[in-house]
Amino acid sequence: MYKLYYLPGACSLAIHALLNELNQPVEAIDRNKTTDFDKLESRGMVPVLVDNGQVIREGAAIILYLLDKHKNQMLPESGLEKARFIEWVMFANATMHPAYGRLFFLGKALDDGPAKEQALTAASNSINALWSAVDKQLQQSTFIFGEQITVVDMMLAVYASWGQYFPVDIIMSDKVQRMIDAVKAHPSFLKAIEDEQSASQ
Ligand SMILES: N[C@@H](CCC(=O)N[C@@H](CS)C(=O)NCC(=O)O)C(=O)O
Repeated sequence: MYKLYYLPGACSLAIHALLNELNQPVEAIDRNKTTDFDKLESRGMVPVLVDNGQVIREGAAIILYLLDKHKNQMLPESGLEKARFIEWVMFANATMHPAYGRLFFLGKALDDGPAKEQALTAASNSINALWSAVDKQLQQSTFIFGEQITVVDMMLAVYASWGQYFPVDIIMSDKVQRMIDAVKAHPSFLKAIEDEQSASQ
């Protein structure tokens, strides 16, 4: 059975949902409830996946590892289609996630006041430009890759929930909102949330 170290509401939730989608049993472990997490991940970051004693870090690496290992309809076998899929995994993991990361950084690093407001607004403007790119991709379909939900939609839905913690206007089109709502209603996503809630109690 896999072990997945997570934090409630963090990016690790998309990987938990992916494991459920792939019908893989997983023991979800709240990082904050462990005492020796730093032995696995010295920077204290989740997600961390443990597979048969092997530790895998970095969300994108974990996702590609799981999709390579377990039969699925998400990762194309080769060529341009595979490159397009990885492009969107990286857009989510290495572009959208860090854009939200700037909000968390500024929220902690700056004292309240006009300079902080200005910096948060600039950070949210760059997030809004990224949601516009997502909107373009969703013109013809419910999810990023047509009518089939993938881990990319799940990652984006997790990040979308982070805007509520900041006094900024994150603008998402109706199509983007519809995709996020569909992810939130998806059984493997709901199960991941429920399992994390009980594991964190
Ligand atoms: N590039 C890393 C980023 C991981 C990351 O930023 N994780 C956040 C949660 S979303 C974290 O663990 N933060 C530490 C903390 O909140 O204490 C990955 O994709 O795995």
